[in-house]
This record gives sequence, structure tokens and C-alpha cells, in this order.
Amino acid sequence: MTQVYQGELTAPAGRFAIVVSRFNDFVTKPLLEGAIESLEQNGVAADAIDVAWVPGAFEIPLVARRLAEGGKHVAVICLGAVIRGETSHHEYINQQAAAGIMQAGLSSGVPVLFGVLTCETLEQALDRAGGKAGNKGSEAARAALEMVNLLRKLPSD
Ligand code: INI
Repeated sequence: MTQVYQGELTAPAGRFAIVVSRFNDFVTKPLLEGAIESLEQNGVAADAIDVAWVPGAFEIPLVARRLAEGGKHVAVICLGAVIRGETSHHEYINQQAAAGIMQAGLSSGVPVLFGVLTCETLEQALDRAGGKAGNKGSEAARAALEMVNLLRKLPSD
């Protein structure tokens, strides 16, 4: 018989970490609020959430990996906002942030969620930080809950 595995949106035992960048904090603060609200709405206690601020999205992977490998958190939620500028600078940040965040999850085995906005305009970013396109911080938090619960259900070998 087909075995289907799915992670529920319920609070697992354990602590959650959120790594959030200060750059464009008028966008990342609402992402953070959305992430915390979603965790709490699904039963995670406020004192089971740790938040680490980093300067910009480029710095997220190092801190995310440290937390993911530290053994104290069941998931690490990464939040940032990269907005296209006049040069190609944002492309390097986007690529390295995405690759580093993925790598932190793969090397640690702990879910590390990608809640970094990669936008062309400020308007697009605000739309995704609690505006008309939702709140990507909330989405990343829900994905964290789902992944923690899914990984706990999967057979280990
Ligand atoms: N960091 C961001 O998080 N978003 C941006 O849009 C951004 N831009 O456009 O420059 C940005 N730059 C800073 C970068 O993440 C590092 O903090 C900096 O380069 C120091 O390493």
C-alpha cells in the first residue's frame, strides 16, 4: 500500500531560531512579525523562539548554519529582503544567500527555511511583507513547522 508522509502544522517539542537581516528593516521587521505570529498561532511558545539579527542577507548563511548545527533548534527560519539596485550587487547577494541557506539545511539535517525576498522593486517587497501578496515570513514559519513534523515521521533508514 502507498505510504504518504505529510508534516502537520502543529507545534513540535523544541526551539525555533529565526535569522533576520537588518538591511531593509522596514521590510524585514514585518516578515519577522509574521513569522513569530504564525509560530505562535500554531502553538509554539514565545519563549521557544530565538531571534538573531544579522547586518544583511549575505550574512544569513553563516549564522543559520551555526544555529542549525548547534543542536539547540529544530528549525532555522531565514528572513531578509534583497531589492534590486542599480548594479548587479543584489544578484551576488541573492545567489549566495540562497545557496548558503540551502547548504546550512543539507549539512545539518535541520530544516532551514528560505524567507528571503528577492524583489525588483520596493513595492514588490512590501506586497510580500504583509501587503497584498501575503507575508513570506509567515509562509516560511509554516513551512518550518511542516518540515520539522515531516522529518520526524520519515523512516530514518
Ligand atoms: N543586503 C540585503 O539584505 N538586502 C539588500 O538589498 C542589499 N543590497 O541591496 O545591497 C544588502 N546588502 C548588504 C549585504 O547583504 C551585506 O550585509 C554586505 O555586503 C556586507 O557583507
